[in-house]
Amino acid sequence: MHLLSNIIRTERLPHEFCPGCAIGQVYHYAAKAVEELGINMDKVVFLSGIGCNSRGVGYVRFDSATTLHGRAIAFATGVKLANPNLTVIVVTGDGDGAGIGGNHLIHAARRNIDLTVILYNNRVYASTGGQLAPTTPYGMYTSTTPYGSLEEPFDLCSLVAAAGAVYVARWTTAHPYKAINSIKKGVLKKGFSFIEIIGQCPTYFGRYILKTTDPVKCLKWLIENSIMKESTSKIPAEELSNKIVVGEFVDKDRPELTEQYRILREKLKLQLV
Ligand SMILES: Cc1ncc(C[n+]2csc(CCOP(=O)(O)OP(=O)(O)O)c2C)c(N)n1
Repeated sequence: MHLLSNIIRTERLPHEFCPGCAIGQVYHYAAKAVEELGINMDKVVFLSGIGCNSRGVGYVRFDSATTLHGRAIAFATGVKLANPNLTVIVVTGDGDGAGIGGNHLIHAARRNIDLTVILYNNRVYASTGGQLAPTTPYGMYTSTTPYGSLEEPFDLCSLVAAAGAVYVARWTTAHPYKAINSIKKGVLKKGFSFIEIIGQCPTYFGRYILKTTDPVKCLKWLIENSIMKESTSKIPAEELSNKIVVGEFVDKDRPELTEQYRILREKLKLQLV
């Protein structure tokens, strides 16, 4: 029996992802976090956009929807404003959440609406054939950069932190417990939380960059190339630019949007219809 069969729709298995894909892990972390927090499953909504990453919402026993490409956060904003009592979790990808949906991402962080966004970053557009994403490392080969990318990637945690998110963390699929812990913190945090999870995509990132489709080798690479935020001062800046800096970057409080609306409505004595 699956460990999370109360949450994962095991009757839909086997899943449709490539062998060794990180997406199962990312959804497992999210489901585990919700289970450990003991939240009533009827009060949880999982939303996604389009991409390999987004297909996972069909495998969880929560109310869920795959929305339009890049628009999961816009959809989630509507859900949360309509019913602030719901726990709204968005699972998105680097192309979905930071490429086509990048504008929604920064504005949701700026508004500080109480959403938890889990962004699975495989550093390419995987579902469409391994094209360049806004997170693809400089110089990296992809199907649209055969001579290597000439673009600097986004540091998504810095971007979202600058936009005003109240909880921001980055982990990899080689840090499962830390990732689950951060999702729990993000869900409990009143405001916009962002957890980036860098995960193995053996089919593209593995094949193109690591020259392997072996998921274990990809995970080992993630361990060897990650560094805790607290240890960054110990290594030269040049070396650091090739590392994945993991840890918690923001944990603060500021007024949350739906709560401010509630207070305003009470002040104006407005009733919701
Ligand atoms: C409006 C629109 N533009 C483009 C596409 C094609 N498309 C589907 S998924 C995708 C990229 C997804 O990338 P990412 O979020 O990194 O997801 P992954 O497949 O890597 O998990 C694109 C460009 C689309 N479905 N809709």
